[in-house]
Amino acid sequence: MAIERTLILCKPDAVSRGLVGDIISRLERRGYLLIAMKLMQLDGERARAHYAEHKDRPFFGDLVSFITSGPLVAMCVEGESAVDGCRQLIGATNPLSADVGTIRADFAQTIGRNLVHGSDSKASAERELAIFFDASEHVSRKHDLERWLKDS
Ligand code: IDP
Ligand code: MG
Repeated sequence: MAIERTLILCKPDAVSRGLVGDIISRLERRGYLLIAMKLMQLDGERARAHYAEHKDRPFFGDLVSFITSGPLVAMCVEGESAVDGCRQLIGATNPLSADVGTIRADFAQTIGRNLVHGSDSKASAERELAIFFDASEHVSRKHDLERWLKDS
């Protein structure tokens, strides 16, 4: 077993379209545990740090202005292989390539408004979680995790 933590963002389009509940619900139904969560508006500095790997891509400017354009919901999610599992639930970057049943295929139309972010590796998750949360903001779900492990 590999219990992992990952960063999930309901991006500003998800907040403004009222889809935060549906997105969280899909994560919870899978059994993932919320460890931290906040509604916030990202500043440019943190947005550029979060998306640093894309800094030379032509869409970087639009990406930073969009992610800072309104409130988002940031979450730390924990579970078995949570990094890959959440990416599976979220679906491919372009909603047109995402499998039906994933968040992006079911709720989104375009790559620039694809609703959700999920870290793409354990190393990215660690780096990105530190941008959004202090260690003290993570709560313990030890008992829920133990029960979940016992039942699975
Ligand atoms: P991911 O969110 O599936 O990990 P990344 O390749 O890391 O995808 O890209 C980060 C975000 O940048 C995407 O979620 C998407 O919103 C945006 N993006 C990626 N590629 C393009 C593009 O070609 N045009 C416009 N926006 C893009
Ligand atoms: Mg990515």
